Amino acid sequence: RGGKEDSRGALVVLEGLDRCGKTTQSARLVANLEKLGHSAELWRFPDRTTSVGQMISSYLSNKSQLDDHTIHLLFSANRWEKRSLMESKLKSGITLVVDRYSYSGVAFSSAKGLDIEWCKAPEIGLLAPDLVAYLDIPPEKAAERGGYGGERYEQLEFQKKVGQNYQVLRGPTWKIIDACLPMEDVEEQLQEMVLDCVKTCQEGKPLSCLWS
Ligand code: 2DT
Repeated sequence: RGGKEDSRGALVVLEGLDRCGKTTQSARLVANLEKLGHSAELWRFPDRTTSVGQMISSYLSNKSQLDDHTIHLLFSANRWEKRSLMESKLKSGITLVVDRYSYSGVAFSSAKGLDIEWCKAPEIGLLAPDLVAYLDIPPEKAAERGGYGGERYEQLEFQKKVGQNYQVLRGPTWKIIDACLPMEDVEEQLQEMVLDCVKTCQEGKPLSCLWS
């Protein structure tokens, strides 16, 4: 138990409101892990490169309209289509740093008024992250950061609801980072917690599934 044969990469998810710095921090984290000799890849959801991802992308840029349930299931399908690749990468020892995951899926769709349990259901059986790093920022502060772009959901009132839903989803694998700190401090805190997690997974922590 815990032998070398069970060694694997860590599944690390970054979550937070729009403009909290997730994308910058995930890229820096992957670069830092690689510098320290770990193999790591940067992933993000939605993955807009697949055909499901293209439907999502068109919806987000307001080029198409979809029923709230339908788009929710597409976001979920977009994760399911990557599940087996995700598992094989982790088992081959690669740490995956994922910019948004099922928590975004539930927090955003339930902010539209969909039932939270309904939103969680299609995520059951996806791989559970070993660590969810939540970059915590008040929605007002996030809105000040260079403003939002033109995509759906990038509005203050909506982001406030999303923030409340994220709170409901918090669990034992979550670590909260104050995203208002200087970028370097966020980077350092994140790296420290991820290195810890990478070590535990190297030692053979078993993979588990949502919603555990
Ligand atoms: P980016 O701006 O990070 O590309 O996200 N979203 C994301 C959902 O509504 N459901 C999901 O499952 C995921 C992963 C969050 C695009 C937007 O899509 C939202 C912001």
